[in-house]
Amino acid sequence: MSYEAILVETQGKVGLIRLNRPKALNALNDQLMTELGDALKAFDADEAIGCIVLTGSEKAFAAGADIGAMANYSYMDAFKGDYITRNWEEIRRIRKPVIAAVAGFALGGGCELAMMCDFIIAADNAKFGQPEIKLGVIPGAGGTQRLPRAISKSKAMDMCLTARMMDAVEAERAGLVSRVVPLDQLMAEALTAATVIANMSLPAIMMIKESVNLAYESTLTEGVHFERRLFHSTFATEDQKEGMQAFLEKRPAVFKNL
Ligand code: CO8
Repeated sequence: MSYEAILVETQGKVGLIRLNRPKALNALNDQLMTELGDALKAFDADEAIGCIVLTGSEKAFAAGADIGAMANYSYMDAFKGDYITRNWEEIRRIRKPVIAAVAGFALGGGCELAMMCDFIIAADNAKFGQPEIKLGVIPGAGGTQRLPRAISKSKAMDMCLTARMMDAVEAERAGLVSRVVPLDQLMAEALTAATVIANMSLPAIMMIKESVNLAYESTLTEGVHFERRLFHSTFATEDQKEGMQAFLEKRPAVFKNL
């Protein structure tokens, strides 16, 4: 498949997607979001791929939804046509892990897109923000919902109401990102983490993703019950036999994703 607004490649078992609208700091327009959804679905369906990395440029992961594209929308364009939002949900349907490797600006929809990924590795120049209020609008792809869950109500209110940016150090301290690394090591770090994951058992990978995500949607009792049932089901996999046998034989496990 050929794309214009993204670059797609594979590195071993890792699918790498790079947002590629450099002149607009990777502003997220309809074409880019459609291509991103298609690329994510293609990697999800590809049995050779175990993990996906989503990144931007050194200057910007993404500076938000494309302001020029939506500036003249009417309410009916936004609501009835659903032009802005219709292709933003694809990433949530992806069953393999998606790591966001964020350098530079991750603002507005860019910050929301990073938060839709399973975890964020940030370069030391990363800047996160929800500046929509400066445009007279509010976050529209989960900013007011995922940010408080990720970093507390107080910090989320602060960021959404003042539009201030949070740097990588503060983002790690607040729990928004899992690791911060020097800019020149960002891709190596993200690809290494993705390769570690991709060499695990794919059924276990997918179950963990589903179970951790359920923590946001369920009570503790329901979530623990769901986790227990998935845990039991791993004993039906060949990979459980291989993983435990390999430990007992003091050798690395070789998973078949079965
Ligand atoms: N949309 C369109 N173009 C953009 C955007 C954007 N979000 N951000 C930057 N650009 C363009 C600029 O217009 C400029 O283009 P040109 O060279 O043709 O003038 C180019 O990128 C470079 O930008 P700057 O010259 O401004 O670069 P600076 O380094 O001076 O500043 C900033 C970088 C601080 C990132 C600045 O560009 C900025 O503030 N950008 C806007 C950030 C913003 O407000 N983002 C939120 C957008 S609204 C949103 O995301 C709502 C999401 C709703 C999702 C709903 C779907 C579910």
